Amino acid sequence: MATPGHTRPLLATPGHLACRRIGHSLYWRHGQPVRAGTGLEGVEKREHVPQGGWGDTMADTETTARAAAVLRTQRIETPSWGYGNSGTRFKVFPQEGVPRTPYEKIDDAATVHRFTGITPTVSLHIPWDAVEDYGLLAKYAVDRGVALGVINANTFQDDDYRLGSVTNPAPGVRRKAIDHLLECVDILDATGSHDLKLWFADGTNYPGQDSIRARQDRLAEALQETYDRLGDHQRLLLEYKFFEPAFYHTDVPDWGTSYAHCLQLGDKAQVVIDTGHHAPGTNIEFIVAFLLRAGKLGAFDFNSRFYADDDLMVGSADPFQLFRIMYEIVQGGALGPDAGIAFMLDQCHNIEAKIPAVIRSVMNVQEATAKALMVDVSALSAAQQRGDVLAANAALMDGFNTDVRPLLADLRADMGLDPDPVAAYGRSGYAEKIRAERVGGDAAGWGA
Ligand code: PSV
Ligand code: MN
Repeated sequence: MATPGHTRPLLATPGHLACRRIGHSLYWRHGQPVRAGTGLEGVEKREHVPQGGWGDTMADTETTARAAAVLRTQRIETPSWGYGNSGTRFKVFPQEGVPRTPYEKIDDAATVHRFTGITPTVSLHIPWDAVEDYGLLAKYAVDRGVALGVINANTFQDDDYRLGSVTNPAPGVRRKAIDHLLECVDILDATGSHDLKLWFADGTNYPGQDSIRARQDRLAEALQETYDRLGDHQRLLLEYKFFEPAFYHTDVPDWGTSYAHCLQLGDKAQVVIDTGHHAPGTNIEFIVAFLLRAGKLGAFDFNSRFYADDDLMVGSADPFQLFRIMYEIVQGGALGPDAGIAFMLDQCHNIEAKIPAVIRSVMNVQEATAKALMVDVSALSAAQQRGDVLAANAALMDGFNTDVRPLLADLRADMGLDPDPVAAYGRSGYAEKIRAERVGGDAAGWGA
């Protein structure tokens, strides 16, 4: 098992990886299988494989090698609350071994990173993860091979917020909510994190309940005061959601509202796309493309939904949608850490084991990204230029239909990881260990 940071340097040349290992794998190009296999079965024979000998063409080999090099740099942040108990408003089914403290959540996040190799940060939610000394918590994380990431503010679980937080008609409640946001910036300072993520449960349930326009003014004021408190290297990330818990109107319902507020605030304000926060059928990849072009895409909260904000494992409900999103990210040059997009999970594992569910989610994002990287962009762009609708669509679908699991298994082996992280976690004994150790105390969960 690898430890965080235990990765080998990038392979010398793109062709090296592609020809040496990936050549045995099953890839589809232009509707034809290129080579069948598991991708690992040929490890013994790989020294005998000639450069370029396994791919359909050298271009395929290069695409594969480039994909592997990019995938190695991918980073996904896991949420502290994804390790705690959660449920619906009907029932929370508690699980054994669930963390009782932010420290134990970090232990679980570090464990996920040990098996995935690409999840070196964990987001916190305040006050769920409130501690006396955030500097100590940050050090605890680093000692375990991870770092603290985005700080999520929480102005949705206090009795005072019945009519809203920063948009509440009562100035005293607004003050309290803004003070919490400012406290979260203090936490950024203490942890060394860069990003403050804001989601407001604010809205109304009935027409006429409050002035929609006045609430926009109050929202803008609160955002401005928070923005003004940010350091040069810090960002305000504004998330939107079109419903829940408010049912008539929400104060930040959509990307356009978030974008308009961020634009008014300035460069350090960007939009968060939570993939579960749209009406059914919304074209999320359009939003990605638009915000990227405008330099206003700051982060993702990844999860899957069938009906509402289901918070299921990302990629489980609609892998094709995830592929289309990642394709826009790849085409927008926004995948690498330098692009400054925080790729986070925001999920609740209500009935499934939490740690393997997080690992599976990370793998799903990796698979969608790998497929996006396998799109033959020159064929696609040529088809687009000549207006060949069918060929363009086929070029994109070829990417989606590529079986990238062997590529990723090979990549993990190259990174010193187990090719099958979920199985490796299962064998590791960690689940049994936390079940035995985490007895007594209050399991973390909603409100904890
Ligand atoms: C709201 O539904 C949300 O997506 C926000 O990101 C919250 O911080 C998070 O869920 C809480 O799970
Ligand atoms: Mn979210």
